[in-house]
Amino acid sequence: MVILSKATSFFNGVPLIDLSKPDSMNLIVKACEEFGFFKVINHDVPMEFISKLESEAIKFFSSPLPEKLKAGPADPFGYGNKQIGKNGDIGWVEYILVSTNSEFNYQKFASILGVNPENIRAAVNDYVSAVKKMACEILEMLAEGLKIHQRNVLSKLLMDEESDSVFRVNHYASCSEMTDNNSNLIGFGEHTDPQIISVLRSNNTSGLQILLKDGDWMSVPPDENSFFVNVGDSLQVMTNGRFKSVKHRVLANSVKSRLSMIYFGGPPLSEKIAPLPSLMEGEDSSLYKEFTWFEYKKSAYKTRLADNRLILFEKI
Ligand code: GA4
Repeated sequence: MVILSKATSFFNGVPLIDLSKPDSMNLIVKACEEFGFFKVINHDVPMEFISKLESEAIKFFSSPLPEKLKAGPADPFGYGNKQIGKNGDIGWVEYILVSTNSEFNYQKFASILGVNPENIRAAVNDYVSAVKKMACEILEMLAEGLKIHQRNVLSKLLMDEESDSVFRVNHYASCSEMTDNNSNLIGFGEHTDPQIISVLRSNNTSGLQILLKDGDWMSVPPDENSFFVNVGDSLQVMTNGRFKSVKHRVLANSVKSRLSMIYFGGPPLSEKIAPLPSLMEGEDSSLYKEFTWFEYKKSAYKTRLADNRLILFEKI
């Protein structure tokens, strides 16, 4: 088990960052180095945006399956049911995946009875703008904590009009009939996120687990009033391995259904993903070959969920 210095607070083993406290900058850096994961409280994302999106999502997922299937298949955007990606991954999950800078996504929802695509679009836009703002504040604190002069070196990638960010809402129905009491059904199999940073919010149903350095899976207690942030593969590369993209997975719950919404902040497609020059003073050399986000994404979509996607880009 990793022991952090006294100043770090934990919530059941998860580093806890209180955004209203002045010491959060250094604590975020530490959490990214040691876990690649932390919980955020005292954020300023309006509860109204969260509830609005949650109720739109519940409305959508409560529709009859043939209606929902009209918004699928997820290619990668749209409605997906059990199939994740296109290389054979399966989970006990249904989801909506959209690109955050394309209005085109919502046409797929237009012919679904009782669902107004305009309401979904507005709810996603309000929520994503607020969460993106928080993600940018976190990335600016990280840059400052890493003693990088250009505070917006990371956040500008998410703010860019061409930022290739995605948003997903996952619904894990309770799986009581599917399992006996001793086995767990995988909702979303273990994986790391390819982007820079991911911000997750869920209802109060458990399921999320992160992989610790000692190889144990740690269950993350749910908290509907907080956010959970994780380092993605691209941020691992940009910090030359100093921050770790954390492996995580979701187990389906046999009693309650789980609803989670995740913003994946990514750079523009043409962006070179490489260690930040100011972190590379002295003897250091990059652990990774040079690649663009487009190249990484293209390669990621050929992999299975559990694969180590960065290995192909590591220098030997
Ligand atoms: C994992 C993180 C995001 O959910 C996601 C996923 C994507 C998808 O569901 O289409 C991928 C997965 C994720 C990584 C490997 C590939 C692509 C499914 C898959 C098997 C939207 C993303 O960007 O990468």
